[in-house]
Amino acid sequence: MEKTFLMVKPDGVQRNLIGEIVSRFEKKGYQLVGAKLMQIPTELAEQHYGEHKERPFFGELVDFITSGPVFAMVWEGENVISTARLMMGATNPKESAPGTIRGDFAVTVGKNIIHGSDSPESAEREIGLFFKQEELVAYAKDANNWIN
Ligand code: RTP
Ligand code: MG
Repeated sequence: MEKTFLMVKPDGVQRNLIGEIVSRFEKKGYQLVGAKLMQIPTELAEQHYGEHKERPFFGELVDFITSGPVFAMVWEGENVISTARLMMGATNPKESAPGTIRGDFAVTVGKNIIHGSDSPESAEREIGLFFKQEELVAYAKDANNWIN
């Protein structure tokens, strides 16, 4: 089953949005298979956002994502990578639709509440950066029979 890496960023943790965000993915029908509250070391932040290292905002991005605890998660389900991105909304909250997480809770691009993997390759890479294999839990939920 497809898995993705999602993370409530430091602004989302500070604004007490962990529960709201977890709830949206649970209610959608996805299954949480790993989670932890953690402070990201600088080196991990630089690896995670490595694709942006030449961009002018890279320093700010690393400073922000390491500025306080994040809630790192792995979610599982059909098409979870692309559907989670839809549920998050556009990167810039100026353009994210109401009803999406960023559309409902964020104002500015630098503080946009949530991260989500943007492709199967990113998901595999990011899950591997943040979680050890033994931190992910495989388990059956009867409720899934009513979704898939
Ligand atoms: P993320 O990786 O955090 O899930 O966000 P994303 O895929 O929607 O957007 P991405 O292009 O990967 O950008 C990563 C993060 O960098 C910040 N950003 N700032 N100042 C700017 O113009 C700018 N552009 C991007 C955002 O916080 C974005 O989430
Ligand atoms: Mg991205």
